Amino acid sequence: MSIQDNNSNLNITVTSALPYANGEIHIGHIVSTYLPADVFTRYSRLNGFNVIHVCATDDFGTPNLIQSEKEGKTPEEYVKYWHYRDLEDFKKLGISFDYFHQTSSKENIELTQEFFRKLLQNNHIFNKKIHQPYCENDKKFLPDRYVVGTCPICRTKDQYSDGCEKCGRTLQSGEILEPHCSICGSVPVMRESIHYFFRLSAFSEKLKKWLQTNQGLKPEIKNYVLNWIKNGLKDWDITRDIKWGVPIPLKEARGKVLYGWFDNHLCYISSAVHYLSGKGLDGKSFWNSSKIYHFIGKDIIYHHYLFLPAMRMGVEEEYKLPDFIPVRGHLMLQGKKISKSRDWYISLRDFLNGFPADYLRYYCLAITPYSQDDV
Ligand code: B3M
Ligand code: ZN
Repeated sequence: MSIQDNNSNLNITVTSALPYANGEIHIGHIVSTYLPADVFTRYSRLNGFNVIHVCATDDFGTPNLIQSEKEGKTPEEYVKYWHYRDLEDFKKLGISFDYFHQTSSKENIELTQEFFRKLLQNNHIFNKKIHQPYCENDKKFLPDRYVVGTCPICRTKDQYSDGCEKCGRTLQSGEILEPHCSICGSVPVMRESIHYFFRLSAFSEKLKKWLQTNQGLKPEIKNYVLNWIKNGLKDWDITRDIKWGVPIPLKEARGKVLYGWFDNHLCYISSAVHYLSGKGLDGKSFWNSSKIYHFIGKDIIYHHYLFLPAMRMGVEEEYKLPDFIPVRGHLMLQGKKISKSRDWYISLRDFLNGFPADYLRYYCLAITPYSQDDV
């Protein structure tokens, strides 16, 4: 069905979590996110809803920068390659995106800077001087994946400094134990830098209320997230001392960029609005009149159930919050979680070179439960 009526109660916006533009799509991604989103989109279309399904590559962030450096490419050319490559693979599997954009697009950079300005104006962002790991050997600050170490919460070794894959907690800079530079292995020193923080903690009550009253969110995940709130939310450092990212739109912050998790989920909005305005429609009113579904894998619950809604609340819900955030578990391969960063996966392309797409679609659907359990 073609999308015409902006204010119809038949409007649905579907988004799939954005793949990092730094490697192949694998069958774990398909099971946790893209296939459930695609099936839902097709089902809704068949039932007469006006559905748009948008996605994009997640271009910024340290994982991509680290890879582009390893391959001696500029980050721009590096992410472009993966953008087209991912899109080709998704098409071969029959994933029916209406639009597949990039977080480094002009539209997303503009929307992100607009959010930053509004949040700052509404006093939801503050700055302070902090100490950041710095590698004296590589002569640079080491945000996120540039540092590996031991999780301070569950003591799992070999975790990135921005989050633990084992216990699912996101970590602040400086919290990881036994830190090492991921480029050269040396122990970083701490250096001063001014960083901007989003007052996530100030949204605790609002988020609690939203979680408790939103009927579309799954009870077991709600409980999990409510527990995180009970234990206390920390304000988020949204600054990175690197060049690859959305520039912080302030003179005094020249040379600093926004954290990838500040801009990536805004690309759901900027892509949808951009796509619809290309069709001569008012994207914002479509977004706000639609039922919104964000399909994600379970690694990114924290970001989508807390950070994302809080940022939209912080701009007076100018863009509507999600109605549903479907979450699926990991696909296991010989008992181990499939993972790109751990180099343990079967790529979508390899699979499709050997077998028809429908074999994979059928099998994955048949084994995927209606829950977050791993399969
Ligand atoms: N690029 C992928 C991940 O952490 C991350 C998702 C962004 S969704 C806004 O699994
Ligand atoms: Zn942990």
